[in-house]
Amino acid sequence: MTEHARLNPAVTITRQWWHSSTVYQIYPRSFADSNGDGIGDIPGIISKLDYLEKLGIDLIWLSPIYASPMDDNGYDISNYQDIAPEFGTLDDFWELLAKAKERGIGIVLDLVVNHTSDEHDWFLQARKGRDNPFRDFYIWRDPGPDGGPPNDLQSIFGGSAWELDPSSGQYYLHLFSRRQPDLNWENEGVRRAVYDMMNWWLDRGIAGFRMDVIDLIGKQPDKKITADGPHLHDYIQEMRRETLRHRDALTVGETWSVTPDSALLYSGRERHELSMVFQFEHVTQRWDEVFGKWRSKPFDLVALKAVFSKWQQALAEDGWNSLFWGNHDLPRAVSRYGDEGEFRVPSAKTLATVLHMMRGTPYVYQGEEIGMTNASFTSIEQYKDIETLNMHRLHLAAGLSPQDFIAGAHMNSRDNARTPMPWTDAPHGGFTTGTPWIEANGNVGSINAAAAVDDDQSVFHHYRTLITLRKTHDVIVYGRYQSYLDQHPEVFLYTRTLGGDRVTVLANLSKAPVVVALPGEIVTEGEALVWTHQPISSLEQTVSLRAWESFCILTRT
Ligand code: TEU
Ligand code: CA
Repeated sequence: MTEHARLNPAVTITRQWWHSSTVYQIYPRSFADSNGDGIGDIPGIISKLDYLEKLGIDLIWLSPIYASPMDDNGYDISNYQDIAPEFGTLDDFWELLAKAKERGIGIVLDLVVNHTSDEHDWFLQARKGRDNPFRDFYIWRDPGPDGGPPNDLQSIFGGSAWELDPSSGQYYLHLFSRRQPDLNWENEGVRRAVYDMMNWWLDRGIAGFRMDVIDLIGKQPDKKITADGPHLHDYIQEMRRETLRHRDALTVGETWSVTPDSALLYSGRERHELSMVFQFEHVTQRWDEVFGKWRSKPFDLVALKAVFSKWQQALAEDGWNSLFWGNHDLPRAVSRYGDEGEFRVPSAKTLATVLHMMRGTPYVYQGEEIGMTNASFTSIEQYKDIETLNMHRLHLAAGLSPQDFIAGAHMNSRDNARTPMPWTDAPHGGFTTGTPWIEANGNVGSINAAAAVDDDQSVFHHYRTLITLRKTHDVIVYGRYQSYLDQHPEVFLYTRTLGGDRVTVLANLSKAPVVVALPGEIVTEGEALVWTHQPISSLEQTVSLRAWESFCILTRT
């Protein structure tokens, strides 16, 4: 376990099992429905384990499956130690855990402890009155001087972050929906209860936690501090001491606020609070300064490469990156960064290659491995996501036209990632025999898992290759990252070097064919590792790349 991988004489990093792992994220509601009620469930996931084993992934990150009124599709938890009936039972979960383990797949659970549901027993108690022992589990304040909310803190889902509780006359804080009251991490009882719950799951054999908005738990709402509060890292360190320290688990924090410096606080070897964090700079760089994701900026490869290179360099000697294009909150990778039309397949493969060849642990969001596209909804009635529906109401009231809102939603609504996983070309992609809770994509006839598995040239088989290469080539896991042609608007070129091994990654991220003049040190001859169009094993000074063509060459000296 603690063998050292030698990167270069100056740097050693302790080898961890999750360095060479690939994580697959499942959004249970949209993955596979076993009983025809239109909602994905745990038995559905169990029925797809063979598919996941074939893909070669090591871990499943399961978005919340806990008891929940589903105001935010399970990110509003009413009981951390039970399963939502629409998803199954605890016994179903133990079966999933065991059957995944038989295939060498670990289960990472979603830890949502910034807030609970308003139906959690703690909140039901807290709401009973100011002197209830659970009152202080949440964040209550008297009205502001004008009798309104204590201050103008805004909810991430729109509107005030404060909700009046009429019976006590106080407001409680909710950084997300009003049905997601924020827990008060300053209260020791909250922290103890969370650690006990974490240990309960860890003792039962889960592989780790993905930690929802963990950078918000140290909030100080009176000072309007939400992310990166003064005690944030104290809490995470305490959590580690109380739960994770003596275990070999994978932990990944969702941290929209993280910077390269704070990434080292979380994942650096000195404190090792978490295995790694998700940074979102490649996502938010496309958002408008004022209208956020509802008005997005055009694709800019030079800027995108700069973000990736910055993070690769920043965590080159300490810390660890997580690598992802999408998740259940984000648009589909091909639609966002690639080409959903003529070049869907090569663009999906090329996006996968440039991401998976970097240093870090890759995350594949369900359906990405078959090149799923954004939802093609044209009316607000088709959208189900609470954030989209809230923002629709608020933006229209502020004067945005319905067409403009739908255009923004088509690009960036969270529902783009939540349409049912298409398994076959049957109605609704074979996701359900009933009516799905959200409409399936119109293209399930051609984009579905069965077709992808059958076609050895598919995006699926490309992902399979990438996942395997990471397990067989240490240079992909630990090699030093060096980028070239940083100002080139279409081409992404980088190398990874470890000892005498060098991987060269060359990609055209555009639909225009390009002719590239390569830097002298890139001219090489070696072994073709993975490619979109044809195997390439050597590079001359000048290279022609077709639309969305990419390949990797391994050189050994
Ligand atoms: O997301 C945090 C979060 O801030 C997102 O809502 C994000 O701002 C937005 O979706 C960007 O598109 C996490 C979960 O991933 C999300 O699903 C939950 O709704 C949220 O926390 C609350 O638990
Ligand atoms: Ca079901």
